[in-house]
Amino acid sequence: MPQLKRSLLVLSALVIFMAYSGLSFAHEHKQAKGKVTVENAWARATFALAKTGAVYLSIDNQSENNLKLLSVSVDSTVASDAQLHETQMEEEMMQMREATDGFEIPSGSTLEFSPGGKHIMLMGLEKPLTTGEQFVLSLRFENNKVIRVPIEVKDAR
Ligand SMILES: [Cu+2]
Repeated sequence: MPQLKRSLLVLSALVIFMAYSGLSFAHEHKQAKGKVTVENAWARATFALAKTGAVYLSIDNQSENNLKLLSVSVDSTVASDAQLHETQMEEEMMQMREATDGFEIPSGSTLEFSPGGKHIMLMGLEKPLTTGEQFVLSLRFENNKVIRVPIEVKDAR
């Protein structure tokens, strides 16, 4: 039985490695101890005539360096523009605005984009975002690193 347990452990570690290895740039940054991983990346399915969409994900910075996410982009076949947005209370209403300075991700911290909070906004959708389809979002950081993240479209929970 302990042997089975161990192989299950190895298997799940392998699955996690395979899931995140493509999204990490630890391998390009050999002096860094930890790594940067992007997790839980998804976009909310839209209705048929929607012109905007939202993408959510988290970026875990376990490297020794502070990071700054400067901007995001998608292929023009998906949307004409992608922006970093934050939400704040204005006149007792939740308003969103573009975070033109980007977002800091200090070493050891996680930047979360989630419904109701920071989000990535797709403007000028070419077609609706349909459940089950995928597209690629590029994250551009201050150190000129770009991470390309597969985004899966899901129904909102
Ligand atoms: Cu927005």
